[in-house]
Amino acid sequence: MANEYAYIKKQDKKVFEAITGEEKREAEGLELIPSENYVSRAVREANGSIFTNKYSEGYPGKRYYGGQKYTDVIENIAIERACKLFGAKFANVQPHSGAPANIAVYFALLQPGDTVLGMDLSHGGHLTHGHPVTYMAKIFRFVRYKMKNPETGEIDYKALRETAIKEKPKIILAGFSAYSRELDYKKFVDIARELGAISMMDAAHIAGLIAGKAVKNPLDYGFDIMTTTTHKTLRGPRGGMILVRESEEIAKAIDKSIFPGFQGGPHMHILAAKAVCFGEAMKPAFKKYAKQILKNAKAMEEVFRKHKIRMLGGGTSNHLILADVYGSLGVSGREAERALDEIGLTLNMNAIADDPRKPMDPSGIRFGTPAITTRGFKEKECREVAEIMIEALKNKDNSKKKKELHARVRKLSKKFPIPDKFV
Ligand code: DSN
Repeated sequence: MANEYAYIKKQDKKVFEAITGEEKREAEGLELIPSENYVSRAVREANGSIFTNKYSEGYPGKRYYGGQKYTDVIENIAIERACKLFGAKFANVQPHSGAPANIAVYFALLQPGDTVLGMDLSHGGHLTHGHPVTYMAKIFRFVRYKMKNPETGEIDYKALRETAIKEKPKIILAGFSAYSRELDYKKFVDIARELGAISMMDAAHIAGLIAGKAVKNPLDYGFDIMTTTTHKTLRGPRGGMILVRESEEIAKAIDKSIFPGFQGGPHMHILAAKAVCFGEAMKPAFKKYAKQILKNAKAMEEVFRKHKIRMLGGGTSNHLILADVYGSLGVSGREAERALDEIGLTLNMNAIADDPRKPMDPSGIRFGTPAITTRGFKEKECREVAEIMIEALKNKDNSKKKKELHARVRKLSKKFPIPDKFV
C-alpha cells in the first residue's frame, strides 16, 4: 500500500484499520456482485479531491453561492461527456445515486396518484420501480409487467401493452437489476408512443455495456429518458445520472426536480470523479472491456449449463447470471452466498421469478463479470471461477475441500491484482 492513508493512520486508527481491511479483502477475494466494480486511481483521486469542500447549489452559470469558477468547469465537462457517450441531448449529473435519480424523474413528470408501469421486482425489476415497501409506492401508483417465460427471459409484451391500455400509465419504465437478457426497446417505445406515455429506461446495471457499445443503446430506440448509476459497469464513482434524449421540456423539469425539488448541493467531488470516469469510458480500451464482460459472462454460463444448473432467462446476454441454486443443488441462496464468501468469492443471494422461498433466504444467487473483467480475467479464468463456485456449493460442508478451493481463489486473485489504471 502506498502512503495513501498516512493522515488517517496517524489520526484515526480504527477507521484506518477498517479501510486497510477492506483493501485486503478486495485484493485477496474476487468480486462477483454484478453491480460492483473496481475504479481507477484517477477516479479515486477525483473522488477524494478538494471539491468535497464546496457548496454549489444550482447549475453551471446559475449557482446560489460564490466561488464557482472550477465547479462549473467540472460539471460542464461531466455533462458534455455524458451526452456524447450516450447520444443524449441533455444530462443531469447531480443525482446522488440511482434511487434518487429515479425518484427525481417521477417527481418531475408525475402528480401524486399517477401511474407508472414497471417490471415486477421478483422478475428482475428494482425496488425503486415501485415496490410496496418504498415511499414512492405511497405517492404514485405502480403497476407491473413480468416475463412471459422465466426459462427464456422473454418479457410478456402482449400483457404489457394490455396492462398499459387498461391502467393508462404516464411513464412506461424498462430496466432491471436482476435480469440477464436484452430488452426489446422498440416494443417499449412503440407502446409508450401509442398511448402518449413517457418511456423511461433504468440502465443502472448496463450503462457501461451501453457506453462500450457491447449492447444496444435504448436512446437509439427512442426512449425519452434514461437513468443510471455511475458505479456499476460504467466503473465510476458511487453516483447517479439522468439522460434526456431530446426533449428540452423534460430536461428542464428534471433539472428543477433534482434541485431545488429534491436534493441540495451536488457532491462536486463525485461529479469530478464522474467526469474522469466518462473520460475513461470514451477510450477505445473501454469498448474492449465492455465486450469482454459479455464474453466472460457467457463463459460462466457455459459451465453452469454443463453442470445442469438452472439459470433464469436460460442464460445471459449481459453481464449477470441469476442461478436457481436451490432448485438445482438444494442449496439456498443464503447458504450459497455464505459458502462462497468463505472461499473469497463475493456475490449475493437473490430471489428468482415466482420464488417459492422467502426474500431473506431465496432460491437464487446473482453474480456477474464486471469486476473480474476489470482485473483482467478472460474466458479461461471465468470458467475456472464458475467451476470453483459449483464445486464449493456441492461441497459446502466439506471444510477440507473448501480450503483447497479458497487457495485456488487466492492464487487467481494474486495473479490478477486490482489495476490502478485502464487507459
Ligand atoms: N443494489 C443494486 C444492485 O445490486 O443491483 C441496485 O440498487
